[in-house]
This record gives sequence, structure tokens and C-alpha cells, in this order.
Amino acid sequence: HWVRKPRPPHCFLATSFRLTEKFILLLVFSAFITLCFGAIFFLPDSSKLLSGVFFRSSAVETNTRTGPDGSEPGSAGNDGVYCRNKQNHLKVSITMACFPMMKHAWDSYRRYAWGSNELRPVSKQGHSSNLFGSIKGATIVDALDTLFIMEMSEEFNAATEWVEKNLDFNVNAEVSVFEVNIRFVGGLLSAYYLSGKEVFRQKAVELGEKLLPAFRTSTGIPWALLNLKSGVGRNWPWASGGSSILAEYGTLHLEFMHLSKLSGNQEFAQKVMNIRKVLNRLDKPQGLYPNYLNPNSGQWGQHHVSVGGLGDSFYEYLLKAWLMSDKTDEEGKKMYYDSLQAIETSLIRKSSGGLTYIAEWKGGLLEHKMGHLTCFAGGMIALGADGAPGDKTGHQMELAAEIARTCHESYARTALKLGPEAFRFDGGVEAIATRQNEKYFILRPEVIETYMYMWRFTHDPKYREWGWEAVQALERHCKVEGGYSGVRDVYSSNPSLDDVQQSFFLAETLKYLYLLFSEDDQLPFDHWVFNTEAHPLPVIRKEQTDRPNEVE
Ligand code: DMJ
Repeated sequence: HWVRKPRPPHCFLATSFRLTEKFILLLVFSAFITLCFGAIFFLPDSSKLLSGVFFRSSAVETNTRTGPDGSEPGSAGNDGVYCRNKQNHLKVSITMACFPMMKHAWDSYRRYAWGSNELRPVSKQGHSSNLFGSIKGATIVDALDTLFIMEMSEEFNAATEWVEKNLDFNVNAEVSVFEVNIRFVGGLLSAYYLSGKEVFRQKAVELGEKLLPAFRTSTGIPWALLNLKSGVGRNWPWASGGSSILAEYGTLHLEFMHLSKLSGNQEFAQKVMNIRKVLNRLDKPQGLYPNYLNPNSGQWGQHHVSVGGLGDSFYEYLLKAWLMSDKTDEEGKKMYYDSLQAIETSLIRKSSGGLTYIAEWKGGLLEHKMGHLTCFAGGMIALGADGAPGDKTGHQMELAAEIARTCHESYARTALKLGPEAFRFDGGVEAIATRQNEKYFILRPEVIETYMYMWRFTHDPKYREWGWEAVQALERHCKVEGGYSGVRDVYSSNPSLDDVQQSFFLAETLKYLYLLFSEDDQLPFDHWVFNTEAHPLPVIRKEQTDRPNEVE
């Protein structure tokens, strides 16, 4: 169901028309509008179209035919060209934005760090964090599907060849189960589903099998860290009383369901379904899920709740498990909507300046801080709004739009127009980082991810406008000759660079930007669900569940 789109058409700029031509154009245009209204109000399937109209934010003009600054289509601004394509749709020329960004990020990695996990774009050398132990090639595996989707076939083939010849999981090293799962297993699964190349399926299943010993605990809640050779696991030493982390053990479900489907081995699915069982037996303070859970005692650690770091993708995977199961996973659905209700009651607040934010909860006290990571929640809530129980669909879309606005403000209120790692709503500030160690930006995707979902569901042009602002800021402040780097202080007009091109910049940030400016049938949401690293996985159709080895 992946729809291969032709490269975006060339833009044609201001054209002058003679009076008669203008008149004929006007006639055609009015006929078109009349037809559309007829279709909306009189055709039997009008409810779908109308829902698209109702979901739009009332505060903002929804004209999709003007440029982001209100300019007419066909005008060229300083920072890019907004133009009509042959179908008369407004479109930012992707070839002028996201595609060259990917090319620069990829070419730089290939030139200076090929085979390393990540690139140091300033010092022009490889970089490896201890999250992947001695597994290599994180950027290659994370970028595979982005290369494929952007039709960078030479680059995709080179990456495939590297995977065939060099990707090796027989290492005597400790890895993060979560990071390896979302980036490597997720990246390989997507590459398999998109390209059909058997090597990706084999490697995904091989790595999945190596992760299984992590589940050898009294409860079956997996360890955070695992030695891939010995199968010995442990937890992060800093995590409350030897606890496992909600966002880590809760972010395996999508990949493991696909591993069972592709291997015929039901153990993967059983392991992640058991995590749900353990969670459902526990009492939840005010219906909330604490971030820490001891895998041996099966008891919560510190009562710290967050929709950002340590909690985030657990909630995301409940919703997406339901969507990916062709809406058959009722347990996932219930857990998602119940937890969202608890989050709304206990964590979501509005600032005096009218910004909605998701605070963190520590032992019953609210910390009025929101992380950049938390900004993914706008997209998640929009994605789930359609299935919301009761008549909460409209309410959840509004909530999603408010979170998107707050996150945009966190960017807009900086010198660089890039968002800080965390921003606060106390001590007289709103959506601003106050602590030095929260002012950095490491090329994270969450805000752009939310713009992309909001664009797909509302077609409100402000989301493309905001995405375009992010493109400009990335180009101005993060791009260097050797790739893209994070910055240490988004409030400084002359910030220092952190010299890391994160693999998720290629997997997520650039992919979501590309999708933000693509047509809706590019990876449509009714066929694909994105894992938390933006790797698309196909919906497992109801009728296929008894035929686990078939690829859609
Ligand atoms: C990514 O690895 C994933 O999106 C994860 O869920 C959270 N952090 C990074 C990006 O910021």
C-alpha cells in the first residue's frame, strides 16, 4: 500500500494572463467550487468530507491556496518558493527543502562516518553512544526507509549492501533494549515491508531473538540493558530502586507483533502481551502509570508520571497497537483512552497566557514543565481523536491543536526559532526554558511530527508554515559543511554546536518534514502506523491474523 509518488513538479512562478483567459479560468474555478459543494452536501459519503471541515481550527484561516505569509500561490519568498503544481495545489517544493537536507545529512555521514553509529558533523568523524553497545551502523539502519521513501535508490542500495555485508549482532556488549528495538528492529522491519528484501526480515528476526533474554525476570517485565552475547540483563543504575522504565518496556509492542507475524514464532507476541497483563493487575495512582516499575517485585517505584521522557512512547504504543491490529486490540484501545483521560485530569493545564501544556507529576505534586519529547503528544492525540469514546473526537482534536500551538510557541520564543529540550510555565515565564541544562536542541523530531499529523487531519496551512520555519532554522543554525549538528543554547544568537548528527534526524525529523509537504496518500495512515522512531509498519489486517507469514 505504499504509494510511490512522482517527484514534485517544478514550480512555475508569476504568469501574466490576458483578460479573456482570466475570465475562462474564473468560470472553470466557479464550476469546480459548485461541484465540490454539491459533493459535500448531497453525496452519501459526505460525512467524511465534513469531518475534515469541522476538525479545522476555527482560529485560523484554512485557505490552502495561499502561501504561508498569505501570499498568492506562485509567489517566491526569500526563503523558498511556494507554488502551484499542475493540479493547482499549493505545495512547498520538496526538492528545494527536505530532499536536499536528507542528501546532505546522508552524504556527510557516508563521507566521514560510514559504518559508525552516528556522525560528528563538525569534527567530521564517526560517533558512537553506548546505547548500541558495539553494534554498528545505527544511522544506516535508521535511514533506510527515509532513503526508500525519498526514492534515493543509489543511496538505498549502498545502505542495503552495508547491511548484507556488515550488520552484525554477534557482539559481546551491553545494549539498550529499547533503543535497539525502535531503531534497529523497527528500521529493518520497515525496510523489509517497503522493499520486500529478505535480508531485512532475516536481520530483524535475528536481532529480535537476541533481545528475548531481556524478559527473563520474575514478572516478565524486561530489563533495560542486555548483554547480547551472555543474555544477562540489568536496569539503569539511576532508575528508582532497580526499576524498569515505562517508556522502554512499553515501547516494544508494535515491533514484537510484527516479529511474530514474520517469523511464525509467537513468543515475541506473548512477551509483549504479558507486559499488559502485569500492568493491568496493578493499582494506578489516579489512573496514571508511574514511570518506574520493579521487574522482580512487580511494584511501582517512585511515583513519577510523565508524557515526556520515561513515559512518552508507552502511551503512543497503546494507541498504535490498536490501530495496527486493524482496530481489533480492544485492550490496547481501552488502556490508551483511559490513560489519556487520567492525563487530562491530572497533568494537562492551561497557562495564564492561554497555552495548554502537559505537566509532569512527582508524588502528587505538579512540576509545570513540558519536554520537547512531550510535544509528540499533539500528533498522538490527533491520531486517536477519531476513535475517542463518547463524543470526544472534536475535543481531542482541539486539545491536539492546542498542544501543537504551545510547542510552536516554545520554538517561536527562542533566538534561533528552534525549541529547547524542556520549557516551563512557572516563575513568570511561559513556554521558555529557564535552566541552562534545558536550553539545548538536538535535532529532535517531536514538534515536526505533531505538525505532520495536524496537517494530515486538518489541512490547516499553519502547520506547513510552522514546518517551513523549522526548515529555515535548521538550515541557518544546524547545517554545517559536514552535516547537521545540535546546538547547545537556542536562546543564544551565536550558540555552540554539540557536534552530533543524531540518527533520528534522518529517521524521523527529515521523514516527518518530507511527509508534511507530501500528499496524504504518501504512506496513508489507514495502512501504515509509524513506530516511535518514525519507521512505518503496515496494519495487520483482521483476515491475515491466522496467516502469520504473509506480507501485505
Ligand atoms: C527517538 O529516538 C524516538 O522518537 C523516541 O521515542 C524518543 N526520542 C528520540 C527522538 O527525540
